[in-house]
Amino acid sequence: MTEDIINKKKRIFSGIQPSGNLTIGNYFGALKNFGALQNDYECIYCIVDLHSLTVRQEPKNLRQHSYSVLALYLATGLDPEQNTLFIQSHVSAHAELSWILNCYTYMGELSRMTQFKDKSSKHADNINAGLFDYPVLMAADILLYQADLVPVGQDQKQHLELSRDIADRFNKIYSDTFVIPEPYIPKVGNKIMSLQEPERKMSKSDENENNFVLILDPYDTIIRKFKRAVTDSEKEIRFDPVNKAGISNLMGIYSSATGKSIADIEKEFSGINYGEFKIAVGEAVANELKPIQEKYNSLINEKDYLNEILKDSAQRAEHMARKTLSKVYRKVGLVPRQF
Ligand code: AQP
Repeated sequence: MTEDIINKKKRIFSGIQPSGNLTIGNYFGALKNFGALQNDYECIYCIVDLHSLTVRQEPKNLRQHSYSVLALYLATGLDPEQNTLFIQSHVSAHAELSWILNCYTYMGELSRMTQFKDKSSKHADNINAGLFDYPVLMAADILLYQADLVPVGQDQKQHLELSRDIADRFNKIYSDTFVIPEPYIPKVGNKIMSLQEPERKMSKSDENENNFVLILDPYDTIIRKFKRAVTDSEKEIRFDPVNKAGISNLMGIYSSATGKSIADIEKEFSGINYGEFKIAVGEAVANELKPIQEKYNSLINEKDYLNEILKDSAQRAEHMARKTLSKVYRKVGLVPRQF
């Protein structure tokens, strides 16, 4: 074995939809992890704009949010030389592999997806085929790059399991083609809940802006949103997600921001009232986000710089993706292009 093979880093793929401004759910569940992994893995982080089209987007906002996600990737510390940071629609192999994988995915599997059920009840006037097919495009994203690991929040675990099933099915029919990806779910922060409805996940496309905290919310807004967070009629700061969903969610957020364990947080806030605790959580989050916001503000208008990163990264991604796609086309029996 050459030294090259022995030292080969495992590959990571993950993505974020530019379907709105990113929340602290996206941050603690995904982004914060991305930066932590960049030294130990070969990382490919995508801005999955095609996924966003499954829900109606204002074209101008979609473009702006795509740049915004890139600037946040950079502001949270991702090095554009070391990581591949690109926009999904710039590499057409995603859509192409997605078509092939559609033919290896069953309707029954897709209809069991909880995100499809949630989103179709939320967007009853627009239950489009893309919404149903979302997990197959996600499988194509991951499998194209032969990713070993996929860092995601808990909400994407079911989709990732489906990606594994599709890859395994394809491999069994045609011989080994895809690496079977493993989920990489953070121990804390993997499911940040809504501040007003703590039994629901915090989402960037929520209509009530008091339900979420944005990564780019000003300091005072962050504190105000936490002060308004729903709690319960007791007085004790105790972790019990079933009976004390609001307080437990705040404890999880505080733990994600400070690195303290839940047991230590229970001790630290023993005898302290809810009002004071909410302010402490708000301050911990706002202080963590402050340097990210400053970096973001210095980058977001540097369009030439951002476009240069998008171009370089898409070229790198295209190269990796084409290799897998050609292999797949050959295996299923498509005649290779002669030009
Ligand atoms: N509330 C959350 N807690 C922890 N992790 C979360 N993620 C999303 N919400 C939470 C993780 O963030 C990554 C990017 O998610 P996405 O934008 O691709 O799609 P999503 O999961 O559908 O996120 P949203 O915010 O709920 O978007 P909308 O409202 O557009 O559907 C993923 O790794 C996800 O797990």
